[in-house]
Amino acid sequence: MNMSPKVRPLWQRLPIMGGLAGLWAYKALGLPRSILPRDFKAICNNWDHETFAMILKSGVKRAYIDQPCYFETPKKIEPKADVSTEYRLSHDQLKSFYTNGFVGPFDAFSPGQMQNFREELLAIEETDSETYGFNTPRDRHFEMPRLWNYMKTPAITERIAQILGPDLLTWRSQIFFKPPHSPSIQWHQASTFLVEDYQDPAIFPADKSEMFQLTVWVAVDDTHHENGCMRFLPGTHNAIRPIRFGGDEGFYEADFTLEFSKEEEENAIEIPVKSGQFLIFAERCIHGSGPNTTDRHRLAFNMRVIPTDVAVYPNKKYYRSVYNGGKYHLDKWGVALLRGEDHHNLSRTIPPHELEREGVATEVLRPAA
Ligand SMILES: O=C(O)CCC(=O)C(=O)O
Ligand SMILES: [Fe+2]
Repeated sequence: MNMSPKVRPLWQRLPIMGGLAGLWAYKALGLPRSILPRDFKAICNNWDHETFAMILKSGVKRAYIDQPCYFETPKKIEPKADVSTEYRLSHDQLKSFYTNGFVGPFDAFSPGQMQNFREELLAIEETDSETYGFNTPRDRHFEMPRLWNYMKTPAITERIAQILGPDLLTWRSQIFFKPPHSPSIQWHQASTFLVEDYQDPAIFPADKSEMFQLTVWVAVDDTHHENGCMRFLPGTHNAIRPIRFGGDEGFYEADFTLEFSKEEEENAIEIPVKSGQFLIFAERCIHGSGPNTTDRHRLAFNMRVIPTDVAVYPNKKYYRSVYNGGKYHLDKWGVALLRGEDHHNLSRTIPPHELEREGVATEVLRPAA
């Protein structure tokens, strides 16, 4: 089913509503899912009652942007890993992360470490991904040891460990080449990344009300208001919101407007981040970035981090992204260990020696059966 979020004419919405109502009833009655076609099975498995109710009650004009889930600031705030003093988050920093949904900037890389990196990133932008066979800014760490080594730098991983625990994996990276004179990246949020195809989430936390994934966002260029630095709506990681289909802003290929309150919008905060610094945020916190009004690219990269007990793309051969187009085959993809040990072994994994050398991995470890 194509769930590309546009407002469709009524004659198209009516049969979609009929089909979804049928699937909702099928799920509610607990009928066998194994006999369903793949797409319908995925929807039955991964859409909860709230998801069905939202899209049906709105007449296919609104839907949750991702799997609904809720987060409450923990009563007791304490680090989940013991790290050396230089990387320790203060109680106020931890509290501010749990209250706002983001924290930083922190220093990670010296000007020397950033030197030429911009040029290397711009060069890789021109080439096709060896992992996926087409041009994409995703997961270039599989073929760029310098990027991988930066991703696992202790200034980053030691801080993340205090929020997610000692054993950490990354399952995706992305380079953000924000071209000169380009529009904003509109307000968005994500929980389990069902948002990509509206059928299967990418990640499967045991408990969605936990803090189960973080985004680390590293500025390669100085970022500021003029070139579109990151901005956030503090505290909005408390809940996944609905989108209204259609709208005037664009998020890649999509066409939607995320719903949030006037008060939340008034609290928006922009965070300038200098080259070599990074931010940590919950992808569940509503965020985006303003337009780049300058004559230069605004370069940054991010990575998505999970504890080792979260499975990624279990039993999946490929995924589709409605926003970026394309079909991403997963045969050369895997999670990579950033810190600690992976005792769970839930996902395909790229071993460290494959990430340390040039060129895409030829060895991918299989998850435990
Ligand atoms: O780089 C940007 O402007 C957006 C980044 C973003 O949305 C993310 O890292 O999740
Ligand atoms: Fe994002």
